Amino acid sequence: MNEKMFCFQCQETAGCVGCKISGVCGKNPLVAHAQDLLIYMLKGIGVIANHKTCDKKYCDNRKKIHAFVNDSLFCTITNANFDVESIYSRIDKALEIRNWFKERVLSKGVTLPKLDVLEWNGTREQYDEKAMTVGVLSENNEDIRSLKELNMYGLKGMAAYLEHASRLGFVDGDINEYILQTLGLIMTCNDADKLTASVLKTGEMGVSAMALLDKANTTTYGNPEITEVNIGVGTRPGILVSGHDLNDIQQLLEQSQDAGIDIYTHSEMLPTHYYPKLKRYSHLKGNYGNAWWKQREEFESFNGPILFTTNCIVPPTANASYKDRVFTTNSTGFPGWKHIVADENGRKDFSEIIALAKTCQSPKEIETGKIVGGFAHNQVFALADKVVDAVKNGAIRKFVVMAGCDGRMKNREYYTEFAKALPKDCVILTAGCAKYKYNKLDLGDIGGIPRVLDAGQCNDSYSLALIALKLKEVFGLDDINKLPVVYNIAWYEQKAVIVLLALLSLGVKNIHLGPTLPAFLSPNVAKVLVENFGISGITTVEEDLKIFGI
Ligand code: SF4
Ligand code: SF3
Repeated sequence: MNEKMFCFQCQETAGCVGCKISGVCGKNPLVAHAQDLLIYMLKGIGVIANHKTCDKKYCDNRKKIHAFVNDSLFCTITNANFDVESIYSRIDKALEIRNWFKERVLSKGVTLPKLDVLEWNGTREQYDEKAMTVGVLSENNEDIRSLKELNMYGLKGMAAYLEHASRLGFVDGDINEYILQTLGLIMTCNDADKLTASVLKTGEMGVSAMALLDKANTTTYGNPEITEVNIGVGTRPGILVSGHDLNDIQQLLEQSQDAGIDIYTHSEMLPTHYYPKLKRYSHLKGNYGNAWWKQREEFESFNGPILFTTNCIVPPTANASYKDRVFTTNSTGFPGWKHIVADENGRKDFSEIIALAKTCQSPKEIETGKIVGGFAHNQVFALADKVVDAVKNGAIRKFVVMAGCDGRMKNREYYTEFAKALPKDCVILTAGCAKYKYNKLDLGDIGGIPRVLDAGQCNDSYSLALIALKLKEVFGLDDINKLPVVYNIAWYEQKAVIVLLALLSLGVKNIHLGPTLPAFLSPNVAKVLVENFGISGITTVEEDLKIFGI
């Protein structure tokens, strides 16, 4: 195996340049190469699936291919999958799909262009070597590379949201086709203008993808409502569910109802408690711990099994006691951890996790009390009169959108300090795991409206955009940027990239992005984002408060 790698897709990338020896996230070169090759093969599928002779109607399998592509993109998201075997099996499948498409196109008597991405057929023994030639750095022009990777990370985030929606039966063929087209475009186009236009289009499609997931979640589980969530523990053993997938936790809740155990949420699963059809399970006991990066200590003290439905996994230390009680499902994977697969109807058998939980001790209490959330668009619209009055009479001066991701780097303490320093007439709108930097502070309320309004998961940033659009309508403004709303967003992985592109496509300007700007933005691409959208990094709390006019 070649020891070198290159990955710069997340905020923690080494030295704000790129991980070259191993990932700060724990990804080793073998896994990094496997992900590079998988992405390359997905681009190949994109190229062939959009060949002009490829009649989309002949293809009964196209829906399955969409699902495969989305799952494969998802498994390359930061902290989703560290299991080289599971990534290799996706490469096997990708080669099979590409060749299947090729056969159909060639059967029409056309000659395909001589492209390596359409021709390469290696064996598993050759995967690692091949990957070295097709990774991020295989594109020499740094601006083209930057535009391609920005687009690719947007697609990865979008694919994640589409996968959640599809598990609830909500699928949009047009968005899925867009992903295939864009994968092909990223492979074959080297025109900066076309690539820039494609990045902006990806943002637009990101809005549609988040709208689809919102519809899937709210149709299936009801609209999130204001909810107090217990952060303490009960006396029974429990299962801790991490990640983002509501369908998984619903199935687990259903199967464990009479098992004498409790179900707890971790990190981005917290919003489970806000949905009427999920919170009605009496053994959905509470939220245990904090954001993903605290898992090493929190999984130790939890004592029971843990289920990862999606990212973010932190590889355990060699002597972690919880190693034998972690399970993965969907696009996630980790060597040695048991992976749970759905049957053809999407049903999963969680009996092994439930049985294991019964043999475990109850969780150790690490905190007590409650946190409040459930302020997604429907709930906020219900409070619209109150909110509008508070703005009109000056009780609320500014809304500060602080959505996005949390992370382990010390410089993220900025967000806690920023939340603390906000004057008492400012309200934080949040979504994603970024909230853990301030959702346990006692920031009080404004006339009964809490000063931290949590809409839900990172994908529920869509709710925050809807709330802004609603306020624009109520105040009769012609521009979303005239609202008393400012954006101080924290990013970490690629779902935050699609959220950012989606906000840009909705016309939101002057977003502050931190704690550092993406390493994959070349100086020229960063300049375009600054000039056209006013994007900037963060500075100090004091300075940024001034810049925001707070
Ligand atoms: Fe580095 Fe982030 Fe890539 Fe992991 S995902 S290898 S931390 S850039
Ligand atoms: Fe968090 Fe990984 Fe991004 Fe879903 S769980 S917001 S970091």
